Amino acid sequence: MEDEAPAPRRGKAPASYTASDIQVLEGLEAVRRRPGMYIGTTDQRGLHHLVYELVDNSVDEAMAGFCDRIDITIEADNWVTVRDNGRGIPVDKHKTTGKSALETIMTVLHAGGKFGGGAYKVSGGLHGVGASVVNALARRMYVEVHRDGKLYRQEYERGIPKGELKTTTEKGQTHTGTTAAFLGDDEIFDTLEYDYDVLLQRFREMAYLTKGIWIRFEDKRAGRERDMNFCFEGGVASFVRHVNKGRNTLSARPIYIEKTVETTQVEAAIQYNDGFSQVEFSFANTINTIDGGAHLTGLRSALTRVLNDYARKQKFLKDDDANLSGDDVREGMVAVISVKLPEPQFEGQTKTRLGNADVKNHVESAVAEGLMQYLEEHPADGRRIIEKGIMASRAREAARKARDLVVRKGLLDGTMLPGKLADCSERDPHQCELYLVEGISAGGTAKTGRDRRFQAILPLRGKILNVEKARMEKMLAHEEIRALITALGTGFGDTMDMSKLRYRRVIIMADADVDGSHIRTLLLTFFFRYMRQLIDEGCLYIAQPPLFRIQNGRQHTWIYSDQERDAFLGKLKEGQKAHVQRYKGLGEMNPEQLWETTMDPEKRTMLLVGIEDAMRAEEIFSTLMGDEVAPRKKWIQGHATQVKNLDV
Ligand code: 0RA
Repeated sequence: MEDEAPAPRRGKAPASYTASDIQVLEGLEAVRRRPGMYIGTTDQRGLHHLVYELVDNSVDEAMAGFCDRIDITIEADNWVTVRDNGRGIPVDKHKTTGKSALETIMTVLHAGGKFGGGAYKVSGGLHGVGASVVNALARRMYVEVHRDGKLYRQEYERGIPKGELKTTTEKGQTHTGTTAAFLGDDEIFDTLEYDYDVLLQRFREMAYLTKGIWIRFEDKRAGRERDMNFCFEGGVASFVRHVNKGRNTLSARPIYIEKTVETTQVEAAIQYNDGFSQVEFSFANTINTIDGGAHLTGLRSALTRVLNDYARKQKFLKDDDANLSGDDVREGMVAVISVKLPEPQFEGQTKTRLGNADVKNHVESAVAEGLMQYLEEHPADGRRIIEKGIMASRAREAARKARDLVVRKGLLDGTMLPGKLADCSERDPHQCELYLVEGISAGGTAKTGRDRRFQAILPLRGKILNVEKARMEKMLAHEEIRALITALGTGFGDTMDMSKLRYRRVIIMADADVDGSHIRTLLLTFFFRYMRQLIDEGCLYIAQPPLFRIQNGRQHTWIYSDQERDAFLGKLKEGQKAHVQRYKGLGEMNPEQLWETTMDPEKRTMLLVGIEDAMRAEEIFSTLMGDEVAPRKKWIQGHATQVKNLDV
C-alpha cells in the first residue's frame, strides 16, 4: 500500500451533522486512506481479513457461551454474509454518541472492544481491529440483529450509515442473533476474489478451537458452488486425530486435557504415532502462535518431566541411564495446545509468540496433572510411549556418531563438491541458482542449455530415498542426499547454517508426470524435514516446464497447462490449423528449448515453495507416494502476469 494514496471518494454524508458524525467521518477516512495499517494489505489477504474479522466477532460470542452456530456465505455477487445465533449486537442508545450501540460499533474505530462479547475477546496481532474497519472498507454493508422479538437493520455505504437503525416487530420470533454482510470496496482492494480453500482452512481451525461450535461455509459463486460444515465435539483432540489420520498411533485416542488454571483456560491434546517427526500447534485465543511462546513451553516441560518421572518409576529407565531429552519424548508426537486468556500478549516481529509468562506455569500444571492421570489409567500406552522415547534417544546417539564421522571426513562441508555437480562460475550466493534435475539425461540437457555463469546443475538419479519413513543416519548414507547437502554447503537439521548457503535459489526441475511428481514430493519432504530454513527464507522453487508446444504456421507457442491449451486453441480463427505436441519429459526438449521455456530468468515461470501453514504441509508430506500434492504456493513470474496452474 502506498503511503500517500489518493483520498478515496466519500459516500454521501447524512443531512444533519454533529460533532460525533465528524469524528466518525474522520475515523473512516483514516482507515480508507491507510488500509494497510488496519488489515496489513489490500490484496486478497487483506480482503480475507475482513471476513476473519466478522467471523472472529461471532466466535467471541461463542467463546462467551452464547452462540453455537456460525454460517458464512460467499454470495454469487461477491457479497460475504456472516450469521450467528448469539445474543445479537446490543441496539440500545449509547450514552456519549447518542447513537445505538450497533451504529457505534459499526462506525466508531475501536468501539467494538467496549462491547466485547466475553472476557476472552480476541485482541492483539492482526485480529481484533473491529467491525468498523470492515465497514469502512466495504462498498456496502448491512447488519441485522434479532433480539427481543424484533429485527433491527442498518445499512452503510463505505462506512457511512444510509439512514437510521430500522426496527420491525417479528411476531412470535424467539431466536436471537446477528447477521453482518458486506461487499468489499473495489476502490480499496486489488481484487474481490475470495479463495474458498484458504478461508475454509481458517474456519476449520476455528471449529477445532471452539469445541462444539457448528460452522457452515457456503460458496454460491457460479460454477464453484460448495458447502462445508464443521463441528468438532472433541475440540483439539479432533484436531490431533485429523493430523494423525492414516498413521499408526500408539494410543487409540489422543490424551486430552481440559482445565482452567487461574484465569487461563487450557485445552491440550497429545497423540503419538510411529513416525519420527514432531508436530506441534499452539493457539492463544484461537490465534495460531506459530512462534510458540509460554503455552508451548509449558506443554513441553510438562511432557519431559512427567514422562521421565514415569519412566524411572516404572523402571524403564535404570538409575544410571540419562534422562530422555525433550526431542526424544517429542519424536512422533502430535500435540495441540490451545489457551484462552483475558489479556494475551503477542510478541515478536510477527506477533505470533505468546508472551504471558504465567501461562507457562498454568499450562505446565494442567498438562502434568492430566498426563500423569492418563499414564496411570493406560499403562500399556505409557509403555509404548516410553519405549519410543528410549528408541529415539538411542537413534539420536547413533546419528550423532554418524554425523561426527562424516563431518570429520569432510564429506558434508562443501570443501569436496560432489563429482556430479556442474557448478557455476559466479560465487555470490545471491546471484547463484542450483537446479536439481530429475534424471541423468535431462541433467545433461540442462548442463548444455544453462547459463553457466550463475546456474549450477545437480542431476539426481532415479527415485531418492523416501525420507519420511527413514531415519537420519540412513538418509545420510544415501549418495544423492549427500551430494545435495554438500552442494548446498549449509549442513542440515539442528546445525544447519544458512550463511553458508551457496545458492540462494534452489530449483527442483522434474517431469510433469507421475514419477516427476513423486521425486518433487520426496525432495520437498526432505527439505521440509531437514532444511526447513531454505523454505522459510524463500529459497526453494519448482521449475515449470511446458506441457505442450503448439505450432501454428511459422509461429510456435509454449503452453503450460491444459486450460491454457484449450484457451489457445479456442482463440484460433476458423480454417487455421495448429499442431499440438505434448511434452512428457524434460528429455524431449533440446538444450535451447529447455533454456527458452524453463530456465531463462527473463521468460520462465517458477513456483516459490512456501510453508505458510505448517498443518497443511504436514498433511501433504505425510500423504506421500503417488498422491497429487499441492503445497501452499505462490507464483513467481518473469514477465508474464498470467497465473498458471499445476499440481506439484
Ligand atoms: C456485546 C454484548 C452482547 C452481544 C455482543 C456483544 C455480540 C457481538 C457480536 C458480533 C457478532 N456477533 C455478535 N453477537 C453478540 C449482548 C449483550 C446482552 O444481550 O446483554
